[in-house]
Amino acid sequence: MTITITAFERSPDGGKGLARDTRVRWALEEVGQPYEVRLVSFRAMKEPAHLALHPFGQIPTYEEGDLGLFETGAIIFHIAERHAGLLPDDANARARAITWMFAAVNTVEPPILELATARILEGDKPWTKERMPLVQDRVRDRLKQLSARLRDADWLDGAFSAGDLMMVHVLQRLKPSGILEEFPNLSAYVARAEARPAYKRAFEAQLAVNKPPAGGSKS
Ligand SMILES: N[C@@H](CCC(=O)N[C@@H](CS)C(=O)NCC(=O)O)C(=O)O
Repeated sequence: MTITITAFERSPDGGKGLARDTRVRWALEEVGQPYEVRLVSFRAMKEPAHLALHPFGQIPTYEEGDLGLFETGAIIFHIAERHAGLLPDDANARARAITWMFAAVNTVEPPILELATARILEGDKPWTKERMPLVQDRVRDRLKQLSARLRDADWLDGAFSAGDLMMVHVLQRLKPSGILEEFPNLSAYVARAEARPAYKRAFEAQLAVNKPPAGGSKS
């Protein structure tokens, strides 16, 4: 059955791979499933046809036959449940990998998004300068804990899993802040994941949508 996901017609990051369709592309590449992409504009995302698929008017969505999903955690869990390669067979190891998926989106991502919001959307507010160190320290607190747990392991719990995929994509948003580099084992963890052939294919696919036309520059 054909899998179709949605992605930005023009990603605000210009193809750095931070838009969340990259997570889904990556998961599909890891399990070797082909997929199609329907590109949507910001306007189309808020129109009834897309809202029927995604109640919050966002990307990505996932369609497969008569199944329509939104939320990358749920989409990647669905992919990992149905195809080998992203969750271990052992029941306890599988439960722990799923725990890391939740930890990525529910515990580590919120302070990182808060930092991105403070930097990008609230950068011009008079109170941002005073607030920024607090927001940065909340990120550092989480990374300190994550770094302590990872130590010198390659992945969070044994073999690479959907938990690592989600965690790495969440951490990548920190790159412009410089905070990730304060934790060498986490920087190495992200680099290790980015070296995976499946990640590279996913990254290139989203870049192909967003790269400037030949001979011209992107505004
Ligand atoms: N929790 C959602 C977040 C989805 C999300 O924030 N999508 C962004 C792109 S990465 C989006 O569509 N932003 C446009 C908007 O919210 O209008 C998920 O993990 O799927």
